[in-house]
Amino acid sequence: MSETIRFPGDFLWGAATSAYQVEGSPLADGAGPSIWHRFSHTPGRTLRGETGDVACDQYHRFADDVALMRELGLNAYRFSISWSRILPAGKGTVNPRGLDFYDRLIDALLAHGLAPVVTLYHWDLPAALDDLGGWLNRDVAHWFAEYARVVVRAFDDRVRLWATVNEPWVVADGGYLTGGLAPGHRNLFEAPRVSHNLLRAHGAAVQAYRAEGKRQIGLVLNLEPKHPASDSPEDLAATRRADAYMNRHYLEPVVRGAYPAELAEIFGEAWPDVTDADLRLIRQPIDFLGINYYTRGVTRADPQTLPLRASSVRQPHPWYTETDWEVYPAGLTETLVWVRERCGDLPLYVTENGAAFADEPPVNGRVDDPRRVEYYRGHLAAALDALRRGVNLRGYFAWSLLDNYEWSHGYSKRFGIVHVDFATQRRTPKASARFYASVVRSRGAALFSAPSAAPA
Ligand code: IFM
Repeated sequence: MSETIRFPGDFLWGAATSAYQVEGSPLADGAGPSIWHRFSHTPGRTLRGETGDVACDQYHRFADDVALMRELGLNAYRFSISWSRILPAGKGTVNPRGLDFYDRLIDALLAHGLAPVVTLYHWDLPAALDDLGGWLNRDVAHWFAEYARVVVRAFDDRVRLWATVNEPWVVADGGYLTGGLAPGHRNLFEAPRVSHNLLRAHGAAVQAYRAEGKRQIGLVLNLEPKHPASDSPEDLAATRRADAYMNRHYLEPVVRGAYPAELAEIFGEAWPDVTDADLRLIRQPIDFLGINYYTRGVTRADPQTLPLRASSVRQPHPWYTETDWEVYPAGLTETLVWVRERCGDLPLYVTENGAAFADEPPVNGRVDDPRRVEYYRGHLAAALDALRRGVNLRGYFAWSLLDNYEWSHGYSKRFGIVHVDFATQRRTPKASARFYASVVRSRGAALFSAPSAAPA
């Protein structure tokens, strides 16, 4: 790749988090419980029973975190709003103290030159709505639009970008099919209905936004290139199914107004009837697409693994993260180019990219995390490569700013560029944070300085 290419001067450089993973104090100041509060407090659901009750205490420490991002030279922060802080019962009465928290956070960001990038839904559905069926209830689209209207009215004057839903595939697959995430259901018939309602809710929120907001709104998808494990017709067909299930399942209804044909084959009688009116609702014009990229999936036919009849094959090389994801930077370029082929010139943002590694605790105020440095070097170079190929990439957000609550893994997976000592809440920027800051400062030139030797 040419080393003379640089990221554009108006590129958004950020770090990302989500409310339940970093804020702590989930019930403070009149907030209602979310499904994650309920799930993490149910014995046996999360590692060591860990909850987000304290997390990174960003609810009280946001000013320090904002100052830290400024020190690193970032110009944007992607965070999510907790729906049940704003509407404790999910709908109806608004809690002004919930709005106050985000009001103060947004003002602090702007005062430090950071653009607020807000996700409306990052997995923490109000528990009161789950009691009404949650994502299985078609009314959820109206509830979500009502919530969107409240926060857009409060903050649109100051927010740069709005994202409706973060990773609908994970919400449906983890929450309703495999059950590792809240609300912990395992039901083949529920998962596709939930996906559909997530997309309907996205569409309804975009419609509500057009009536109220003046900035930009989009959706965040986690996309993963699927590569066949062999050229056998069975593996090729399995790879098409895996791609349809995880990637095209969400992108195609939004940009094309239709679901991929493979989904009916995958879900069989569990696949719901879909009306044209629903598809029209889902296919609202969006202003950008956020892409969360972590890894690829090398796929083989596997008749035992239902409903996909496909599974992933571990690769022989040693680059795997603590969450057992293959480190595969070229997949980021591939994904961005793949989206460009389907969405044309739509502005794209890498809204999450990062890796969990087992870091050593700080020594003399330093955390050396050479594997994460190399992870970022590879993926930022892949982002630059996508720009070189004409992708309309407008920004990049590291996942995550802080080591935080990794859902059912509790605090065991550290994704931060900043180390958090969960006993003291002390923050220590890791070597990867310094490296990322140098890439931001040099608009990419630092990617081509001598790599440090990362251990295998
Ligand atoms: O921590 C999660 C985040 O909430 C959504 N995207 C993937 C991250 C790492 O698993």
